[in-house]
Amino acid sequence: MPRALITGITGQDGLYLSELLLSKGYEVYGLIRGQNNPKAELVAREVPDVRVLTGDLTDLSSLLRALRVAQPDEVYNLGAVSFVAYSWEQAALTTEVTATGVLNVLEAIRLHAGDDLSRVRFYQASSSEMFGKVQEVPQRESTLLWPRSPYGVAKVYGHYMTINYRESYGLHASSGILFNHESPRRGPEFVTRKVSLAVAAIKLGRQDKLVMGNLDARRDWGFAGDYVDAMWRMLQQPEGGDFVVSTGETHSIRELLETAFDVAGIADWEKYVEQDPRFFRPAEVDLLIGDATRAREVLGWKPSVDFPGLVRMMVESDLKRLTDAVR
Ligand code: NDP
Ligand code: GDR
Repeated sequence: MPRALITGITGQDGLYLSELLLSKGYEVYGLIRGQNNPKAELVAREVPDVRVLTGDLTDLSSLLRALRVAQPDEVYNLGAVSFVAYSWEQAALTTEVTATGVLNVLEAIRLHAGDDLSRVRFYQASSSEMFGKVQEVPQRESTLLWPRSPYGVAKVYGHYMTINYRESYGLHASSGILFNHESPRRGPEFVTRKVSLAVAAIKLGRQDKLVMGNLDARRDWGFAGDYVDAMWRMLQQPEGGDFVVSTGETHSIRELLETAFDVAGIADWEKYVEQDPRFFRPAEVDLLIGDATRAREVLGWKPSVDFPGLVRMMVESDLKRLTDAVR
């Protein structure tokens, strides 16, 4: 039975990835940080077969201990301070977790595996935010990186450190350059979920307004369930590599709003939406659109959910959630 260790198990991707690996017969270990982390309950409820270990990306010895217990064949590093807007407010913490945390996992693997690094395969959750002020359209693996936030800068560090361990030690290490991926499990601070929750609440008469930031930014949005499958596929290759994972379509926040309100049967979305400088960022990533040719050709990966399907899935899920909550 293959064994996997996942950091960031309480997050959106951690939950989907653990479901995928459990369905493939893996023994799955998940790292949870903090004393009495309230999200441990979520993991126990949604993926009860995951074996939970405590540890923190900023604490090397806790990672070593987790590796010794889990004895994983595959390590997926999904843990991060992942909210871009927040990364300006806590840039040092973002660096410690999202950048140095990657080095800590890589070092822990090296120390744990000793002379036989081929025992462990490593996945790093890199991001399209590394492209930032884009230097090429669409963005691919070879596009010059130009991060625009402390988060983006931290991800660039993790990305190159992953490549460095592959080149220095021959570690089977892969970096998935994933574009935005969403789901009903997306945190409410991210734009798609903020919109799906608000649209559901407006539809049910429990909210009047939705206050937003920049409506002109464009993103390449896919479904998280599809994207964790790409992560797994990377670690099944004979060698590690870097892969862009994206849908190849881009939509503005304005289109997101229009589509979400439309799913709920509400016309004139503009009537409900206001903008506030509070939600604008010091530097914006204006346009993201990925070219996933390599993932398609080498991994045999392709997305199964399109943009309207994704927005519908999220709005309908939040309508049901809010309706059930008052029953
Ligand atoms: P989430 O924000 O949903 O989850 C982040 C996870 O990181 C949580 O489990 C969180 O734990 C954990 N974490 C935070 N700080 C630490 C720490 N100090 N030590 C250990 N774990 C920690 O992110 P997603 O699931 O959406 O994303 C997964 C990964 O993929 C992240 O690295 C993200 O940056 C990256 N990514 C995401 C994309 C997306 O569109 N979703 C696109 C590209 C990359 P806790 O619950 O305790 O806070
Ligand atoms: P992003 O996702 O920064 O792309 O990072 P987010 O959903 O936060 O923002 C997307 C775009 O929407 C604009 N926007 C708003 N965003 C939020 N959160 N709230 C608002 O009210 C709002 N109004 C407009 C933003 O300015 C931005 O342009 C996500 C994270 O999951 C990262 O961890 C991951 O690496 C990248 O996706 C790929």
